[in-house]
Amino acid sequence: MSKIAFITGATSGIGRATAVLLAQNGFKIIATGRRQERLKELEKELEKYTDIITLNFDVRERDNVLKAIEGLPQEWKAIDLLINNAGNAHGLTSIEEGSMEDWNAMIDINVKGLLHVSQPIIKTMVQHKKGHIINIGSVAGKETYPNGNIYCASKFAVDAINSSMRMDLNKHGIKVSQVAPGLVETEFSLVRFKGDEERAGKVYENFEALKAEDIAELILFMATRPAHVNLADVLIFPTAQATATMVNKG
Ligand code: NDP
Ligand code: 8X3
Repeated sequence: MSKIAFITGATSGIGRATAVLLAQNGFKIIATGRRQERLKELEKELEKYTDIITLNFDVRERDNVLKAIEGLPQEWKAIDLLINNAGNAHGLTSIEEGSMEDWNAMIDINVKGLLHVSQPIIKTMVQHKKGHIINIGSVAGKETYPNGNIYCASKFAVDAINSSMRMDLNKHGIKVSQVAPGLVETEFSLVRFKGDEERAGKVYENFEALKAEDIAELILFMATRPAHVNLADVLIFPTAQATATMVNKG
């Protein structure tokens, strides 16, 4: 029987590429995001390969998240694979100049949003004594960098949640894994720099960044290991990158 994958932030970048690849490899897909047009487009594209449901919610709004998950048809409730991907950076500013609005957004989306989605799905996984959760962290959750402050803090939180979630769910036979990417060319920098395309483009100049599809391939590999194997925490860089701040641009 096909496994059911629930992917947050499937309207662009890593989440979208993962939804496509998992669909092409036999998973049924529940894809979420806020941009309804893009959810519709994705639905159309993936219907060729598999069954798909799209859910529109902001991960910050817990009541809406719960309603959407509770409202899933009965045969879609036993989610096998949860990919906690929705998230972003907002700003890249020295701490004394940072904006509370940006800080709240990163904490509310990257940390609290992940919890809003995870808890109801975990409850069902616990009942079934099976499941796999893949949290998308970051190299920014392994090391800090100048001006990364609250984004790094939010991804350090994901790193901590990932490992403690794995401990808590160990007794239930549920796998918990993290993918911690370095630089991946997506809409990430466009969001971080509030639509400034020139500044966003510069981040990926003069070296070959990872593509969203590279991360999707890793996620597919992790999700299809035998039941006794868990890739618990994978740091993935483009070859040109050695640390959060060391990138060989020639
Ligand atoms: P994108 O900006 O391309 O995608 C972000 C996704 O998250 C979109 O689908 C967006 O959908 C969704 N999202 C953002 N805010 C919310 C919200 N409030 N509620 C619901 N969905 C939301 O970036 P990436 O694909 O790069 O990012 C995916 C994850 O990967 C993030 O967690 C990011 O921190 C992490 N990451 C990215 C790296 C990179 O270099 N790109 C490196 C390391 C980690 P919509 O706007 O439709 O809601
Ligand atoms: C995204 C990677 O280095 O821009 O998490 O923080 S980085």
